Amino acid sequence: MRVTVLSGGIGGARFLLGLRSLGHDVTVIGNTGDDITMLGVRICPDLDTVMYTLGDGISQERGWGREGETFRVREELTAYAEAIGAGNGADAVPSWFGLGDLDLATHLLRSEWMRGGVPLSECTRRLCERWQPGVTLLPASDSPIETHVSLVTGRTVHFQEWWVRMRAQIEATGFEIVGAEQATAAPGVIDALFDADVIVFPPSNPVVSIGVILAVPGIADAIHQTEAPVVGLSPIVGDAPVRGMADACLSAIGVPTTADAVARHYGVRAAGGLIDGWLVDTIDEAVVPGLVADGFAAEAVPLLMTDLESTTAMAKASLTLAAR
Ligand code: FO1
Repeated sequence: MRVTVLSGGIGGARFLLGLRSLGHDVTVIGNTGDDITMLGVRICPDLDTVMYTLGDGISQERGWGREGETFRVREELTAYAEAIGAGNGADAVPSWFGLGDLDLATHLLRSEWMRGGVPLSECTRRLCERWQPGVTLLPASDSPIETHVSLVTGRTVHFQEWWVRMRAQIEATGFEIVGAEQATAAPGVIDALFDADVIVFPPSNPVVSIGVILAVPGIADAIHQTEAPVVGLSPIVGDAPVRGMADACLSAIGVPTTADAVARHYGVRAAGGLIDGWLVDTIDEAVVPGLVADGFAAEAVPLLMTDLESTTAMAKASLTLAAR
């Protein structure tokens, strides 16, 4: 079967390991709103996390960046920043961001190609030649998109600064997806939505990962119109995010941090929403009848992505739900 998955970083990548093991033809539409330019290189965290995870190069400890990573360049940059002192050039060094030495090769090569006019989708295809992820990885758009976060302090910062430097501890009042209106879906993205046998929303962040992909003109419409069933897996288990800080994002847009609130946020397709089916963890099975009453196909299955066996079972459950 042809399965198209909208994915963010770590959570989506883990789910994809399970889905890939089922042997279907998988196309991943990757979030690019986390992307940031630093020190002249374009960093694409969610695309790289999917590529490294499925290419078996990911740091198991961190879930992002490379296994066996060193940070010698970062340490050198920090030494310069400390010697120079803040204000006159030192703030060019984002010492709060873990720029790894091995990871830098990916950013240098991608940035060199992009400077020569190579679109992000082609850069991603080339990089995947090495990592062989076993899926087709497409950026949601070749146009630059960045998620910026409005804070209660009145400041607006790049998502990476909020997520990494602030650990999302400063309350966000909203998200602006800079560049989304002007963006067009990358080559192959719309086709991957119309040609799919099943479309899956994995347990990625509904706001800053899946929400950003949906903000690219044409993608939400294609999901509304496609004949493929659309099923999602809750990123919230027992009123808390499985990982990451989805709760900080959901509260910023006024969505409760519950398994069924996220489903309703996406909306049931029969009523103009985006999904037909929704999987919640067994701990949240009490919300299933309410979702069914609202027109969702819904089931409670284990959703903790502890290992390949559990993510494979989740992938199977999502395809079974889609078949219903
Ligand atoms: N996440 C962190 O929590 N700390 C970091 O220093 C960090 C560096 C980093 C470098 C490259 C990359 O591709 C991802 C990186 N991430 C880091 C993860 C990233 O910030 C987020 O996980 C994603 O953007 C959210 O899905």
